[in-house]
Amino acid sequence: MRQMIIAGNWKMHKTVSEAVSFVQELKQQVANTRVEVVVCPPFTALAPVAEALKGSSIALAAQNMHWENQGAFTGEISPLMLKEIGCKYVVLGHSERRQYFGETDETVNKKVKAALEHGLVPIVCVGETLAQREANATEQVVATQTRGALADLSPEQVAGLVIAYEPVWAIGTGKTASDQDAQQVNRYIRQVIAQEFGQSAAEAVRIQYGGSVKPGNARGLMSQPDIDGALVGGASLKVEDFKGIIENSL
Ligand code: G2H
Repeated sequence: MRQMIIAGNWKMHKTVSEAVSFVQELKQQVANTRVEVVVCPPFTALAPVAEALKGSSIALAAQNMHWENQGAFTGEISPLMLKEIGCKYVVLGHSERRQYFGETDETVNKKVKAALEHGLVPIVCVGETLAQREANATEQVVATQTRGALADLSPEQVAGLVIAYEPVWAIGTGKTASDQDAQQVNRYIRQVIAQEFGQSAAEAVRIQYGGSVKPGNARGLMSQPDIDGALVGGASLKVEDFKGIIENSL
């Protein structure tokens, strides 16, 4: 039985003081949930949020990282640094990173391997653009991204990670994939994992949906058999909305 995982990807939102007061309220509001709740603040807020989350079951994630431990990589953050401050997860290969910062399946794969080496759990993002969907290339795109990101991993490593299917055309646009469309792609990704890494890895790996998830559409999406949670952007920025999604996902 896969535990539902709802992660709030704040993107480039919230100062340190905003982030800390948000999680202080959130941890009280979701204290008894059976859902695994994750917040992904910007780098500057990670350490103060980790401190504010002490004693809570809410987990911490970074939104990106470099694959090297250290070095002359101005502006980058390493897995060692994230591990030290208490991150459990790291979001890798988000479509905004691919689109605006040149990330490729190859660099995502390097990051996935580095995260696993340091005991960080990757949340690996895949998803097609509108043009690719209209060209009926969705399955090919998500299969290539999934195989690329997970190249050289063992079935045990794949079993423990999280994949987020995020159709690019649904991100921040208010357009959500229908429950059936999202389920179909999530099931397809699980089939790809089964082909590459075997049935037990495919049954264990958690596959989220992301793209304009809100309290109002969470129940339908989260009740699909191959959707094991959500990666939430805009609606994770207000405690009430995020809590609503968490509550509606069971
Ligand atoms: C997709 C999602 C969070 P939003 O990027 O990763 O954002 O919910 O705002 O579409």
